[in-house]
Amino acid sequence: MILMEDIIREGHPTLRTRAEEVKFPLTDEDRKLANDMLEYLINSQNPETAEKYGLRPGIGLAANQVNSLKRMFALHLEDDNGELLSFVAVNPKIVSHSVEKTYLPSGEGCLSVDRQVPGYVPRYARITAKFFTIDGEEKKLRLKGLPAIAFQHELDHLNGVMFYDHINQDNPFAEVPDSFPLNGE
Ligand code: N9Y
Ligand code: NI
Repeated sequence: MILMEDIIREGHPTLRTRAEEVKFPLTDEDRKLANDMLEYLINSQNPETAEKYGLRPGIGLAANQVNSLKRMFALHLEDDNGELLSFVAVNPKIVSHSVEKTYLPSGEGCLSVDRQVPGYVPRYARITAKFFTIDGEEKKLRLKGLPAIAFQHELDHLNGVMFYDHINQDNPFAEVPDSFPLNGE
């Protein structure tokens, strides 16, 4: 199972490297990685398991974070209708997005960043995403709210981008044009 010691931190070059497309069918190793990443999120959100293994809770995890350059990430969270969104996205992309942006008013964090980085991280408010499942099935999803933010945070990892790259350097809490704060966090 994936533990905190397996998650690489800021300064590791893999976090700044673009991950490579995954070929289908997935190898046994790719499949194990995909399943392990989703399992980490589930374990980390279970208070007993998180405590037992010292896991920091996460709603998303990208392969770069476990030092693998495969274009895949896991998400495990509820959308604003309380529906569970739990999947591994392979070779994900955003095919369209709103002009309108959103941001978490308390900013973002990252399992690979052991410090608080204050500031708004502008994200598209709504996205249409395409990706492949572990079994090679193509999916098209419309996301908004926290799932849309999380999808963009994870896709950034696959491109070697960190959340704080998007923070306004002069004024971290400067008003973001054409945006609204996402509440509920
Ligand atoms: C794990 C991150 C991904 C999220 C950061 C912002 C959107 C996606 C993660 C650090 C510790 C807390 C946790 C988190 C959360 C947020 C809102 C509502 C409920 C993947 N990561 N976290 N970041 N939890 N829970 O770095 O899940 O933000 O790349
Ligand atoms: Ni992250």
